[in-house]
Amino acid sequence: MMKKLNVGMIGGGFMGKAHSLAYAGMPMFFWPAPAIPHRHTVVDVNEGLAKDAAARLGFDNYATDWREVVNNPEIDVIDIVTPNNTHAEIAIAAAKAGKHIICEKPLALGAEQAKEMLEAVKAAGVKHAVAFNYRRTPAVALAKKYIEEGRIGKVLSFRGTYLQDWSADPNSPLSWRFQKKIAGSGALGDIGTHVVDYARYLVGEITDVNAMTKTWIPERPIQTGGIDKLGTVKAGSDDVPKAAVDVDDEFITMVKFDTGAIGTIEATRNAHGRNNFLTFEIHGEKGSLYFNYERRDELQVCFADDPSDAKGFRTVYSGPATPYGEGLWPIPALGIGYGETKIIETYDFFKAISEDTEFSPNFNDGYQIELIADAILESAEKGQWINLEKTAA
Ligand code: NAI
Ligand code: SOE
Repeated sequence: MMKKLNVGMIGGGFMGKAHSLAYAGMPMFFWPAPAIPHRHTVVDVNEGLAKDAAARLGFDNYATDWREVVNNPEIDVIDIVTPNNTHAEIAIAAAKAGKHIICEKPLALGAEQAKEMLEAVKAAGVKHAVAFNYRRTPAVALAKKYIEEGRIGKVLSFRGTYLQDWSADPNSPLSWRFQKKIAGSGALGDIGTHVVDYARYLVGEITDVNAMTKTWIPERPIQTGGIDKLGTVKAGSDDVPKAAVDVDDEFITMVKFDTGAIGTIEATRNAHGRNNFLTFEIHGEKGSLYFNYERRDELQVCFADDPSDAKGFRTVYSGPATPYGEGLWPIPALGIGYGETKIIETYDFFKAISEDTEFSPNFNDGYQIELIADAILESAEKGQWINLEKTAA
């Protein structure tokens, strides 16, 4: 009989849906599955939402207090898909209870909190993952493969962006994503950290940053509690009380890598016309790579030794011959979606648990990314380069 792992999922919003889809879908794509995810209990502070989530997302039980679930001996894996300010307390309690943990990004409100989380999972000896799922887009894993095989030679530079427009409207409400005490930071923690994950995954450790931040919309109509509707529900009238936004709407940073490469990383949620414009362009001594998540089946490649009358970017579509192709769709360009990135993430995490190996990105990566995010904010405030003292795992 195939091993089953009981999942307790904390949070029944956007990511609750994405992770549940992955638990259901993973064995359908990757068979034999490393272990079968069993949707045991979903928790949400909102009881109505918890009850609906159990029915809709396929969980046997629902609860409103995560503590009950974290301490339930039947649970093997705790999945944290709640707003950022709750991650540390839940993860530390789950580690103490001996549960394996997958936690949504950003890992914490800052590096200090992330370090405590890392220490807790290390002390407990449990498996830990941070859900930077975009690196599991097959075309991105293909870029990694090319770089590791030396196909573009030594990497010289990385240019990464994450551009969205869902909050460009000043009437897009002040949800938890605009409150420092809940989110930690703005575009930086919410979307910029995905680009930092790409940069570290594909190039190397970031050692220095020099950044600018901007808050374009200083106040927004208040949203009290509930799921963040990501700008789809606007405040209805000018009478809705407003409150200050105390996080960044946009940042741009220059970066230096420990490999000697240089680069830029930027993110904004105020870029009209951009939706999930998560991109990188990497130049190496022997070629270049370009990826845009809005066209996520495609990796654009250019090799320096192509004949000069045919040299230029061409498109390689991910499919059966590219990473994760064994489990996905049988023809290139049939379409990789957000769901597939979460399915692959679940597959790799359950494999790490079953085979007793390390998952990456894990809490150490989450901690390093928090150090970089903190340094970006410090750099923007001081208007100077910040050197990151590399912290040993
Ligand atoms: P959401 O606003 O859609 O849902 C959050 C849910 O958590 C709500 O239903 C809320 O009632 C519940 N909740 C809040 N505090 C709780 C507590 N103490 N116990 C139990 N439930 C609680 O938020 P969303 O978009 O799902 O974000 C959750 C996390 O996932 C965040 O850390 C976010 O940064 C991350 N995220 C990651 C994405 C990715 O691509 N990897 C995409 C979207 C979000
Ligand atoms: C909103 O900006 C958001 O949902 C982020 O929280 C996610 O991390 C990103 O992947 C999609 O956009």
